[in-house]
Amino acid sequence: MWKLKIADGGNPWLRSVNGHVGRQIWDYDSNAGSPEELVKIEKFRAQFRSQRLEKKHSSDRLMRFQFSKENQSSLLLPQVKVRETEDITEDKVVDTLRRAINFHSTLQACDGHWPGDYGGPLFLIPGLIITLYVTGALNATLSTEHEREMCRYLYNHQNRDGGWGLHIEGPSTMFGSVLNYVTLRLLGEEVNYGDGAMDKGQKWILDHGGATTITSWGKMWLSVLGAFEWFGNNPLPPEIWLLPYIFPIHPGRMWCHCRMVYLPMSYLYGKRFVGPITPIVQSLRKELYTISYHEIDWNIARNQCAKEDLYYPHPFIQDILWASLDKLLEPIFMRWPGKKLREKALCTVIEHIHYEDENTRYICIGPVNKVLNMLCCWVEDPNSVAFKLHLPRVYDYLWLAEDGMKMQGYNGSQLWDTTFVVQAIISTKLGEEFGTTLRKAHTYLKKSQVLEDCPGDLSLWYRHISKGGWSFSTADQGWPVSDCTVEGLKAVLLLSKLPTEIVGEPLDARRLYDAVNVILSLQNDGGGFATYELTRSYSWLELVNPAETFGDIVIDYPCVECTSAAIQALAAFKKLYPGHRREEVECCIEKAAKFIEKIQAMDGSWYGSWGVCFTYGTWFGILGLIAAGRNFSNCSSIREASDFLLSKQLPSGGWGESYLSCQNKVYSNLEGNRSHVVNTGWAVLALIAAGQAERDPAPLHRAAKLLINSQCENGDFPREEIMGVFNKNCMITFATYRNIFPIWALGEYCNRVLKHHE
Ligand code: LAN
Repeated sequence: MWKLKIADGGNPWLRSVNGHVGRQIWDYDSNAGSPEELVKIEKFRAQFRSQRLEKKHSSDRLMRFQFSKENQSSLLLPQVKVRETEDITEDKVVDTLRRAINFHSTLQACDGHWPGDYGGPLFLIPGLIITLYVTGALNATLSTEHEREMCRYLYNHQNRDGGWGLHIEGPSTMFGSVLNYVTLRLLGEEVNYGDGAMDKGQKWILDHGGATTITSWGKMWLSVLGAFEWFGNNPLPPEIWLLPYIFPIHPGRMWCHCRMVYLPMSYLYGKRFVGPITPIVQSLRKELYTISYHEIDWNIARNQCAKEDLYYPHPFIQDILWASLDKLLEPIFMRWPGKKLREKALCTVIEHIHYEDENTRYICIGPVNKVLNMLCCWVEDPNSVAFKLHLPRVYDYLWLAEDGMKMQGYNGSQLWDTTFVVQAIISTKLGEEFGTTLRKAHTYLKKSQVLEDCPGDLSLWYRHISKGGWSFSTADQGWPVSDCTVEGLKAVLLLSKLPTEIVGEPLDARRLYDAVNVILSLQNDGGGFATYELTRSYSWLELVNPAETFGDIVIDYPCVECTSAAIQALAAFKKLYPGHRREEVECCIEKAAKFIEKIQAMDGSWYGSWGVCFTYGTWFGILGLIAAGRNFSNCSSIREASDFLLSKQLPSGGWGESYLSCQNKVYSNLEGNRSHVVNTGWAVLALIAAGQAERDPAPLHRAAKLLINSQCENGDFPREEIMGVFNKNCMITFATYRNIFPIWALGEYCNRVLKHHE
């Protein structure tokens, strides 16, 4: 049976700064599991399978099943229901909250964090499998059990039309379809779950123009595999790393994710690396194209892209750029003496790759550069220590749920979820009752702060300071994020106000100051906060964004979430430590609030970049302004935002926003105007903060009723649509949101709406 292991470090090639706290690994033990347990797990899988086309989002039943056995829940309160005509009483809300927190506490891991599925994108497993395949490390790294679960996952997420989307809820794309089809082929398609699924997949690909129309990232992966030609790719010259930093296009100025993905890609491109041409690869050359492989015009293929994949079509200037690089510069770099420069550039690039690997303990900033860096290390030297150090970190990205095994969008969302759970529980004022849970979470937060900057001259490596920050996942991953630092700080400040006997020692003030230092250092001139670093270049650079499926990837854009969160944390910090860098803190808050007002949309909403979407952004917008000292009567932005949210409330009392909001930038309800507990939670939190209770609590009562009535018998909340997003177009799961936000919203409701009106 599969088991989730926490903080496990049992491999001599693994390194850690904090004893692997936060590490979550699925391990298969053929002896574990009673027959009844195994039957139960098969039942979960079958249930997912039978509804897979309607409910594409897993609900982490395998992990939850394991934890239900390991962490017994003590409290058994009966389920609460509030009838349509009935008023909500405080008792009912408190019972709902007790049930919810009690249940949620059973999902906490021994090291204090909340593990969960961070899947969603469907283009990650292929990169891993292609890498393992071409390096010959597939069988040594993944057991047949791993492979079986991955095949299960891919079959489960095949669309009805035979193709695969960019993410689990998306319509079929060439990128998703070709890469996942290829992956299944490389995995030997041992277990055929779908009847004729492979045929249907191939048919989708051929019907839509064949693999020449795959997106640029897909072209790169197929070229590495040997099922596409490198000259059918637009150039990714590594020489860009040799440019002086003054150039706006210098990679050091790009968004770190973009920089870190194109870094290894440029290495592979510069080397024109191709894996062994095996019989499967030869066969794929036949299977994927509408004409014979040797007749393909690669020069035309360079710029082709299926219409299903085009989210960000190349502007004309990009085509000119690629053509000139391809026709004028590449020939120079391929021959002496230009070749010397290429060699130098490749050396620089691989140095940066090693720096990234070392400083993330071979986890890397994300799933895409993780596998690309691993491949580059192998290309540099197949026997290298670096490659060996990479391999055990593959498991950090794999997650198992009832839909199969996926590669996650990060090595987890450990820190992020923990900060929210802490804030949610404390909002209910039941914190002392759940002291053990909070204490464990507190330990996690304390152990996960990043304590050192990266080594060497940071500017040479284009790195911002790290000391005092928090990453999104673990300290070993080590890339601090602005709003993770901020949420981390908010959570530890709240915990410091609770009795030490209950929640443990507070974080040392010096470490709080370090966190504040990171936050202050991340404010842009315009007042806004971006994700990991300062915004280092201009938004017109998006013109050269070559990734057809993603929007806004080239620079690190300031966003409402990060900016609002920074205000909230600094305001909370100022109350407790009024003397520390007072002027800077106040000035930062005011500038940030102005930025938030400036980016509000005409209809009063804010666009959320990392969650769906206007409910998320508007929640942040309102909370940021309130924390900066504005309120409903003196700030028109807050009034407009409240009106906006109220206008979107559904007859059921909830809110339900579709991922289409993110893509189209227009508020879109979920299909059938269904409500969603997470959107409802965000909207309720925003409205309560804006003082809705004093004006007209009726909308809040209706929403609270819906949340209470949505709770499941065991205290859980229902599995609904996917709620995370990145780069406008790709969805990602936040598995614990469905528990966190109903708790948080009902907590605030109980204390600020019900009690207020007694
Ligand atoms: C994340 C996950 C966390 C997220 C929040 C902290 C929630 C957000 O408030 C700021 C942005 C951030 C850090 C974020 C950025 C984009 C990420 C890293 C991701 C959504 C997880 C996966 C995604 C990454 C870019 C996926 C790899 C794909 C590429 C296009 C490079």
